[in-house]
Amino acid sequence: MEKKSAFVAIVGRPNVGKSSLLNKMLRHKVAIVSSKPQTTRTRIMGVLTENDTQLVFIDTPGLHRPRNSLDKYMLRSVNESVAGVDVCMLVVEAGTHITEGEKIFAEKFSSLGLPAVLVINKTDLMKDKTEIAGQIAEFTSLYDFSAVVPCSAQTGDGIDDLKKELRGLSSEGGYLFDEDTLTDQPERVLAAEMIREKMLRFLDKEIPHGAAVFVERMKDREDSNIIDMDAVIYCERDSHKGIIIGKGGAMLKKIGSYARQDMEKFLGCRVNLKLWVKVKEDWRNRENILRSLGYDDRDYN
Ligand SMILES: Nc1nc2c(ncn2[C@@H]2O[C@H](COP(=O)(O)OP(=O)(O)OP(=O)(O)O)[C@@H](O)[C@H]2O)c(=O)[nH]1
Ligand SMILES: [Mg+2]
Repeated sequence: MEKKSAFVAIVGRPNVGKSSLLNKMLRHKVAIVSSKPQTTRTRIMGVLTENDTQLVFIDTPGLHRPRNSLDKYMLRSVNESVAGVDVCMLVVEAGTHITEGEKIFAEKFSSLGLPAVLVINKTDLMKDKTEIAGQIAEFTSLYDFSAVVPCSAQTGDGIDDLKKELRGLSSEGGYLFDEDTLTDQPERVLAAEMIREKMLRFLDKEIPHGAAVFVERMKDREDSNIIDMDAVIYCERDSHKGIIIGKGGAMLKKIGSYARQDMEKFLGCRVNLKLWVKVKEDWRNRENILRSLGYDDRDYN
């Protein structure tokens, strides 16, 4: 049988579980996840090679109304991700109704004639499972979806069905990447994202949303299995800096220690992490700083 492949964009509103689904399908954590919306900021590629088929996923930031340069960058990255793919996964939460966000996506699919799978995630949170039929009827009025898959990124229910549907929408012509490719995210970027994930977990929403993390140095020690890493957290205000550092440095220590554990698991060696906090006012609206922090198309092509 000839090998098949497909580019699959994962789109939807913020917080519906796009990145969780990606990680679950790949069985690896390549995208950070948090209970706060707007966790994913850039396009993230994840590759799954199984059953003679390679699915190349593009996780995207949740679609919302742009308010600043970073938001505009995120919207642009969603638009660009959708343009070149073979199929889209439109992710929605179980038990919800159509909103403006889904309408925008359906219009986009129509204008591009793009096959799309409707993924109804978080079915584990649904008390009355019979409600799903009504939701399917409502959402399928939006677009002629190739398939509808209820699932849960949390429990894994429906994930195999989802992969099967996506394989069915792939086309012959061989693989696009090596079979052992997992992601396009450089280790430095993944490490910075792990730090940002802990900030999202331990701090109030506006602080991580106003922050960016940058790994400035990552170096293997020659004589031992240790990586030395220096990372900087940029925040918008002195008051935020104080909160991130915490009393006697406690918060920064906690963020660093949880992030380090994730990094060690991912990299398979010990990590010596040094974390700094710096104030860069209004970095979200300054294109040149965004670029220097890695929010640049050239890095993600
Ligand atoms: N109960 C339950 N929670 C889920 C499920 N999938 C994701 N979540 C939770 O939903 C929250 C958002 O998950 P993410 O994967 O970060 O969502 P996202 O769509 O990537 O969000 P953005 O990147 O902000 O657009 C997290 O707290 C997840 O743990 C699920 O199937 N069931
Ligand atoms: Mg995400």
